Formats: sequence, structure tokens, C-alpha cells
Amino acid sequence: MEPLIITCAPVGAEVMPDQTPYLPVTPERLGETARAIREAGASIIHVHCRNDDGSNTHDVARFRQAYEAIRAQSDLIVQFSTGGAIGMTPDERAAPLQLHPEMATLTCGTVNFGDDVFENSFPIMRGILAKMHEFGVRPELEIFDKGHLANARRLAKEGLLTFPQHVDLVLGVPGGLEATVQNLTDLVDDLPPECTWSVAGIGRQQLPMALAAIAMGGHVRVGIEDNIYYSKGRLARNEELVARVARIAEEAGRPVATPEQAREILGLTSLAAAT
Ligand code: KMH
Ligand code: ZN
Repeated sequence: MEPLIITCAPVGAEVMPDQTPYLPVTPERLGETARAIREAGASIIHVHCRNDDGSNTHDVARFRQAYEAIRAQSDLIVQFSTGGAIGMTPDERAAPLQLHPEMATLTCGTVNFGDDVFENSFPIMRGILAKMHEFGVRPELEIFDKGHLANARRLAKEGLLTFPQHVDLVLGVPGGLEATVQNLTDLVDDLPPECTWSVAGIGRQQLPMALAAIAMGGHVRVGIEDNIYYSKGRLARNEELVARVARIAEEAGRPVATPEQAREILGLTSLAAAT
């Protein structure tokens, strides 16, 4: 089977520093985290930024510092969030794309998000995609619900996307599609041909969804953005979540992809050629 791409989402926008001491809030800690998760087997880092007090920011200067800190300590594929945090404007969410990260997320539709609404109307999606085209950034399509795949196909019909793409199936958000193996297989069956995919299970479902993806030939996202626990009552470090998936995959006969192998699988330019 194809080597396993492990994405780590180490910080996100929802987990706060009073919930866990392992949240990498500053660019410096993101850099250290990048080194640790790379050693543990990750090949992609999904980046959100925080201010020193833990509040969310999509400030371009802060993203630049984070990008530089990550690159100084690792060869990971750097994937910026364009989802940001609830309440950010679409322009704020898209602003860091001007830094030309290799990848960035594109959430493919609006979804209830706990008691909030994570808004991704067609105009918002078109606007973010236009910025991705302008700055040469490869999207990762984030699918929180079944209808989001239909939305992605509509964007493709409009000529704003071409398939295949890399797709991340985010399952278990309260308000989105539940994290079950049945839902995962239904979504995978519905993907356009040749798409690569990963799954991000939320909370307790992170590990079961990872196990399913390893067996199915998909890829895996883990990290504190999606799950703060290693096991019941025991807080996780990001690198531990990555290392566990890498260990299980190796046992199951799926070697773990290096970042350069992941670039090849995803059709991204090799880091050596890009710099
Ligand atoms: N924080 C969520 C509202 C993404 O990174 O692209 C959106 C999110 C998705 O985390
Ligand atoms: Zn995110």
C-alpha cells in the first residue's frame, strides 16, 4: 500500500491554553512542535496562529513568523488554515495565503459547529479559491458533511477547481457528519476518481478513524486541534499522537511517508526544487 501521510494539526482555533499545557501558542513553540512531529512521522503541519495570550489571529506577520519557525526546524509540508476561527471575516481568513504556503485548507460548505455556524457560502469559497489561484497555493478540501462533496463538484463545474484533489474528511464535529466507519466509507466511495484523502476524527474518534484509514489506504490527520487526549483523562502531546499512528501503520505494513514522499503523492513541487 501507498506510504501513509500523517498530517498534524497541533493548535487549531478552539482549544485554549487553560485546557492543555501542550498547545503550541507562539511561533517558537510551533517551530519546536514541527521538529518533534516530523521526528515522530508527520509529513504535513496544518497551521493556525495564536497571539501570546492564546487568542486567535490570522495576522499575516504572525503567520510569517510561524512559517519561518516551522521551516527553520523541519521540511514539513506547510498547510495554512483558511477556516481560521468562528467570527473571522473571509478576507482575514484568506490573508496569510499571500505568504505562498504549499497548501491551505478550503472548507467546502457551511456547517453547524457546536452552537456556532462555520460559514462557507459559495461566494466565500470562491473568494478563498481565487486567492489560492493568485498565490499558487494547493487546496486541501475539507469535508465536514456529505453535501460538501457536492459543493466541491459544483466549484469544479464552475471551473474553479480541477479534480483530482487531496480531500480531508473531518468527522465528528458537533453539527457535522458523525465519525463512523460507515460514514467514512460512504464519503470515500463518493470521491471523484484519483482523489487522495485523509480523515480527521474529532475527540475520542480520532484513533478509530485513523485505524480505518490505515486499513482502507487513506491518510490520517491527528493533533490537538481535533483531540486533546491521548487516552481517557490523559492529555496528549502532538508528537505522541503522531507517533502512535506511525507505530500502528508500520505494524500494519504501511510505511510512513516522509514529507518529500508526501509531496510526490500529492503532486507538489519538491522542497529542493522550490527553494
Ligand atoms: N476552526 C474552525 C472554525 C480549517 O482549519 O480550515 C475551522 C477550521 C477549518 O479549523
Ligand atoms: Zn484547522
